[in-house]
Amino acid sequence: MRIIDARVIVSCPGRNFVTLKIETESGVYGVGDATLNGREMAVVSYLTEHVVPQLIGRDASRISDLWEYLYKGAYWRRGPVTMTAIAAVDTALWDIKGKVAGLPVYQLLGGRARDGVTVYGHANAAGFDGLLSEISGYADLGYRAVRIQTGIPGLSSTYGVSKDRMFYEPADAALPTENVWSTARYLNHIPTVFQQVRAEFGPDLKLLHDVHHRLTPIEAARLGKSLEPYDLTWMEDPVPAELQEGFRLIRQHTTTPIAVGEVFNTIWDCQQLITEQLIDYIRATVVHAGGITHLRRIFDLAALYHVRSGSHGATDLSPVCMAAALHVDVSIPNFGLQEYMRHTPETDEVFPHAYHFEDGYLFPGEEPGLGVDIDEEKAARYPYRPASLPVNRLEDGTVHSW
Ligand code: GCO
Ligand code: MG
Repeated sequence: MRIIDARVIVSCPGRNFVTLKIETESGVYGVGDATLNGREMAVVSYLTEHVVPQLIGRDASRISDLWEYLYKGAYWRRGPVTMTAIAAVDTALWDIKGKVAGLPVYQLLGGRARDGVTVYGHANAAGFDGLLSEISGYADLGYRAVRIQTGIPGLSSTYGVSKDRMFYEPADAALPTENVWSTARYLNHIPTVFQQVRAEFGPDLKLLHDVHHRLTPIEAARLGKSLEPYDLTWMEDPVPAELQEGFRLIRQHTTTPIAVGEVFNTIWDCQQLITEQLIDYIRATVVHAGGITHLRRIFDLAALYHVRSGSHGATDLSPVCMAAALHVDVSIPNFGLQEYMRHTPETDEVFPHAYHFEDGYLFPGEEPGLGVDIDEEKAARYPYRPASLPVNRLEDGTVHSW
């Protein structure tokens, strides 16, 4: 089954998405997400200039071979642009394989290991009252797990607190806006928030928090310790993870579980974190970590070391990525949690999909392949708009992790 065409579709139904569509001689086609937030056009160029010409004429059924061909063949290994491009090809080929087999992709991955995929939503608000009503809103929708982000007194803006409630969107300007950060103010404030939230919602609701790489290991250790009484499901991205051994220090001081991985591209980014059992959840994704093929390799390694999956699922990962993630989530033994930020109605219209939310779970649906498509006519109504993620500075002007 030869590949006869592959094209890259860029659309902005509220935010930018890059989609690869691969067509075969039999008429069966597949889709893959290739969105890299704020750097979309780099992946578009990598795909159109370098990958698409190499795909034409190849056998679409040889997923592993094509993965190795693109990874080893490029010579220049890893990196977000390369691995997002490879992910898009890999995802589209799994979609094709499922359609050809007449089976949802999760059946090809071993079948269901659970009934539904537990997801968490994002409650975020500048102040405490707003936060409580956001959390209640998610609980009313049936969510069993909620990530909590809030404003910090004395800071004019904070990561995770958006203008639009349900549809959190940080890439909000053509050129980066700037945020101001104070670790001291943050560390003093956050435990008081979790104390009140736990008191209000009781022990059953799973609570999560995203630190967004802003602390040093010893600061993260202090935060983890101070949050222990409030029983967090995880503390996410406590420090930048380039220095994997840095997590040892956090681990030595706190039993608050640790999640990391949304910016990881390959198994090498988390090899030490996993094998030394320095984390509890690995949050790599289909779209940024080399597709279904490579993400499964990461999750299989993690399973040996008591590490569970917790895939990134922010709004900048398209419904194509979400569909692919759900087929993986439902079939692996060591699934933990799946992030699920809802897409806007415009996005859902451009990407019709079979997955659905019910009672706190997502279900991948039973359509052959991934069960997601792109409506190219509708996609064409929303042209690309440059959008960047913000930059973060300390109060003295020093650039800090965002
Ligand atoms: C998350 C993430 C997002 C990212 C965004 C960047 O946990 O969902 O941290 O909010 O900031 O996906 O593109
Ligand atoms: Mg995050």
